[in-house]
Amino acid sequence: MQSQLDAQAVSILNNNDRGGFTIPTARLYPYQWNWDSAFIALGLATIDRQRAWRELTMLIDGQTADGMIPSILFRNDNPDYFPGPSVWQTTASSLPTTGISQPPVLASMILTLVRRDQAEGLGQARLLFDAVLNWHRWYHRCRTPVGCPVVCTVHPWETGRDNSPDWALGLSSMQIDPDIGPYQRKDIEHADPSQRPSQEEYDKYLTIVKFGRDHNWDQATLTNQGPFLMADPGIHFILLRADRDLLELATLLHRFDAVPEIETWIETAIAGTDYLWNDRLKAFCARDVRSGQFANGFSNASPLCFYAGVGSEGQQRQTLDHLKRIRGLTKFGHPSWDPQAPRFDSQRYWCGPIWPQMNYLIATGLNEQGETELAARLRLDLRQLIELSGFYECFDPLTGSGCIGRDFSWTAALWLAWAS
Ligand code: 2M8
Repeated sequence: MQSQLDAQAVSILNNNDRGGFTIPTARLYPYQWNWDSAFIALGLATIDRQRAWRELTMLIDGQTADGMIPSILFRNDNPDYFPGPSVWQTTASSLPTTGISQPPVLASMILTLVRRDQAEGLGQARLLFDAVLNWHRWYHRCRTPVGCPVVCTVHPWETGRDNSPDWALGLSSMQIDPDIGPYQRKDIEHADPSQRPSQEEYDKYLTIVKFGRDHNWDQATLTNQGPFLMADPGIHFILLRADRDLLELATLLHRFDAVPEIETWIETAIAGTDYLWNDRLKAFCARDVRSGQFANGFSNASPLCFYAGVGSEGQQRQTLDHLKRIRGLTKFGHPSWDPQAPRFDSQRYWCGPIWPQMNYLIATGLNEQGETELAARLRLDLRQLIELSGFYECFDPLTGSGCIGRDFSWTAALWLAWAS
């Protein structure tokens, strides 16, 4: 069984190769995506290290002049996907791209590759270091709203957790721009609409895109005056971890010039972490920056405090209590949304399904904090989910059935790099 699944995972990565970069899955997501590529590189490194580094180098090709690495790189205009390059209309990169970013896992995946193979890895990491440093600078500079203690996000798509109930607060205070439409969604032609975001959510996603386009993708304007502004435990914890990993890379590469700046980011992020602590729920939650209100559920970003190595003893204990409580409610763990919270939906994308890459990050953090049993269960769960249902984009935590995209690259990559 294992070697058969290994072979299947390799063939998925090969079939999704588009000439040096790997798409998440055919038709539904036919371009290079930012954090997908970082996870894909982990899997590629187990079969072809050169290809793993090429994947990351091609991701950097989309970097904008001010340092952002966009969420999607449009190397062509593919009719299977909406919204494509003609909707985003960006000009800041040499490639057409989106005007927003994605969770910055790249530095951490580079460090993981370097640790596996220092001899070759350091040389490759040296070539990527300045691009990643500039991207982190961009996040700290352009996504920290005036007067806010943490880095924030301007679009649910930027968080990678698109229709998480976390974003309901920010979206509910937005008006749909009547000039966005008409448009034709493509996602619901390739996937079951009941597992995808609602039409109202899409209208609001496109309202934010229109705002960015109308303001020539000026990132300070988008952050401070845009229609949506929320603090995300996902981006906060992932960036804090990535800053720590970038610091280690700077030391390994003797880039001591970058050290003081990175150390300042880490100190600022640690000091700002309590901003995300929802004392009513006893968990780290998303927060609407303008109203100060917290989202009302434990997501799969909430336990990333372990991955970031942050949170008081009490906060970490209460986070563990949530993880264990939720584990008792589902057949497989850890779902993207608390089954006891409003809006849980076991098959609707980020409202319940299990996401392989998130569980990899959660388990990495738990392991590092000594919670090895919980971490091992997450890994075993992913193995069983893949054995049961195949290489899906995400999985129903109650039944284990696969949801949305098939032959999915990050699932195949994490099988090879972690779960198998
Ligand atoms: C999903 O997001 C894209 C938009 O970026 C979409 O639904 O069209 C998310 O799950 C995101 O996290 C992921 O990177 C992307 C490609 O797998 O798909």
